Amino acid sequence: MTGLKERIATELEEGRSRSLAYTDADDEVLVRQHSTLMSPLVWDLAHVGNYEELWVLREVGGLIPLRPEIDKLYDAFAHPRRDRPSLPLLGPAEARRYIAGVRGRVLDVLDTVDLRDPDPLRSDGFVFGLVLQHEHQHDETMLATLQLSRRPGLVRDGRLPPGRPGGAGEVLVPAGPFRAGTATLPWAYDNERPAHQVDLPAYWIDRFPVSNGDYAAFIEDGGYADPRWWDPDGWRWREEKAVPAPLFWTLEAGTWWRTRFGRAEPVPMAEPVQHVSWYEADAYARWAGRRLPSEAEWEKACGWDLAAGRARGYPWGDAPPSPEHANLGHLASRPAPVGAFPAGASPCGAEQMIGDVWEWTGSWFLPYPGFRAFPYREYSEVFFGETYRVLRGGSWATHPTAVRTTFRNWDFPTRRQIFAGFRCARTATAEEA
Ligand code: AVJ
Ligand code: FE
Repeated sequence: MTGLKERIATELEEGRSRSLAYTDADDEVLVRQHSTLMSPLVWDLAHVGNYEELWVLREVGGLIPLRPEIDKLYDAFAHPRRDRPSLPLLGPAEARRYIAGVRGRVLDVLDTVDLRDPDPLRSDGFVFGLVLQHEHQHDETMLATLQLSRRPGLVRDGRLPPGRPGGAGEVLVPAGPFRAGTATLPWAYDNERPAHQVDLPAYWIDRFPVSNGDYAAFIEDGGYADPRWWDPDGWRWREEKAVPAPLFWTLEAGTWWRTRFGRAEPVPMAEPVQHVSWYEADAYARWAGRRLPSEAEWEKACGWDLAAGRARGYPWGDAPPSPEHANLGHLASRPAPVGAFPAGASPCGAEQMIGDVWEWTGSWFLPYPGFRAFPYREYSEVFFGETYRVLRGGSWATHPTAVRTTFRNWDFPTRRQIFAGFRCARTATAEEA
């Protein structure tokens, strides 16, 4: 168990150094609301500490509250994002002090807790997996806030492998049952459970995510002016907001430019498209004569090893992600070009399923059969229904521990500030199958 405790301590530290790097800015930048879609950065910072306090210190450690009067301020359900800047939040220095105080005590609890205790919060360190994945997820949210702020200075220029142009196309996934979700991953969320069998007809799925070049062809073909391609709600949204292109794109003298963390640059055509809403992804797919994959289709293409009759934790196997498999963890502030990760291919031959861009699927966020909320209803259960669409696979900004074959993310179909793109699919014809 020492190995697990060390891993937890290392990962807590990784998440925290990212949170602190993203909030290493003048107070004014941290307390300002850069977009009504997002919290002020100083809210995210204290919220991750408060979440740690609630789950590790109070629930598991049995400690008395450090600052009970602030709980309500950092309860995501008590105040919608747009209202958060007007709350009496902790200031940046106070927030840093508070979360450091919590963290010190969290490490004390980690030291003394028995990770073999059958209690479901303690067993295999579940509660630590919960808080560290939570911080990783908020780190990605903070990065989206920073991108929206158009404030220069956060670009990481880590090297990414080159793409493989011309290797596009689709791969066939034969008909048959596969095992979706997980029964065994100790840090999986409630919404990934239980494991269950899903039987799918044969389908084709893109080998790569849709690229900026592919997407530009849709725009240039008049895709944003043609309601035939759009879901009726999507068309209403497009008209009302007068959406002409992905978020952060502009057309200048016939060239597409984008702004990335405050820098303007020509849109790299070989990169997966990002900052598109579900409605845009859905319209592109219809224009291309295709559709979005269901989340079951996405998951089967990502992890199902037909020959072995088992699901892989990642496309390439069960080894944790490394930089030759996938672009994760904010090594660079961008997706890698399509074809950059042949070693990350899934059993059916799909690539870049993990990392680069979250991928919109055609599915609503719904519970799996036999779902049970754990450890609290507000993580997943209250979001189930025909309101949110499921995204899969993580982005370049996602920490490797906060994504896997079974991981489910969700958002409103209008949202574009997240690092999301998509790939297309289609049902195979009888001859093809
Ligand atoms: C799973 C990314 C949709 O950010 O709203 C953070 C994760 N839950 N705090 C979100 C989450 C509670 C959640 N998403
Ligand atoms: Fe949260």
